[in-house]
Amino acid sequence: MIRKASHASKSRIVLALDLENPDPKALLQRSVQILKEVSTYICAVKLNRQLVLSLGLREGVDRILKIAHELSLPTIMDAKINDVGHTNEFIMRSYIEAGFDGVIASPVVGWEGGLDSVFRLANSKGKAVILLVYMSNPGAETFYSLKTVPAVGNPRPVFELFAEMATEWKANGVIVGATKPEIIARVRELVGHEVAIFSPGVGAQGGDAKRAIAAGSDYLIVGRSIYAEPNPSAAAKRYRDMAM
Ligand code: O7M
Repeated sequence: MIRKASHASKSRIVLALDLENPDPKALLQRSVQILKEVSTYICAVKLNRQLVLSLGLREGVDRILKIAHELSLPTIMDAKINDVGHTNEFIMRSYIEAGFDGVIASPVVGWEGGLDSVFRLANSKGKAVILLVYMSNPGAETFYSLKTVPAVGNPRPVFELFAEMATEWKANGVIVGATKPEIIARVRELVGHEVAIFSPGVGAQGGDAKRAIAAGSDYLIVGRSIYAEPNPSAAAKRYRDMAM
């Protein structure tokens, strides 16, 4: 779905619509306004808990999803799902029912009694699951680069195991921070070309859009460097052109 939208818009930019405002009405209005302004320069929109917590799923976030779909933009819920099976299933079902096309989940919890219910539901409803493989913040290294000691073979960083899980579980995509081009290149080697790489962390977090794409990212997730700019549409166009 995102591949089709990306071809149509000739864009690899996923807008992270992470606005904050204590007034829910103003928040909804501004979110919709930005989405419409930048829609020609993006290929999807990712919502985080900023909007879900402030607006609620029903008669709130679902209105944004409806508008995104009218603009032919797929919608991703950045839920970073990471609980036991029955809770994950409820979370996943709620987001699907609200109208999301895909969710982001964390592989830390594993398959059995963890993400198995999320994938089962996604597959039965034609929805996407994107797995966190390496985060963009400086502290991410503490865990994602941690070496495991297998019974056979050499120690390996945790993120490599996550990349392999993504292939094994048939995830639609993985998240690898744009701040780590060398990790993007390694993950590309591990997942091949069936699994899309989404990279957040360009601009505000210091990642470089062109380097991330050159290293193998398919899509860049961009938030503040678009929506917090005086001219979000011009900023979105700039990122779209950089990531061509
Ligand atoms: O461009 P920014 O820095 O304003 O926002 C980046 C967005 O990407 C924001 O929505 C974060 O929650 C998200 N993100 C990261 O910044 N780093 C990560 O490692 C992972 C994500 C993400 O999208 O996780 C699924």
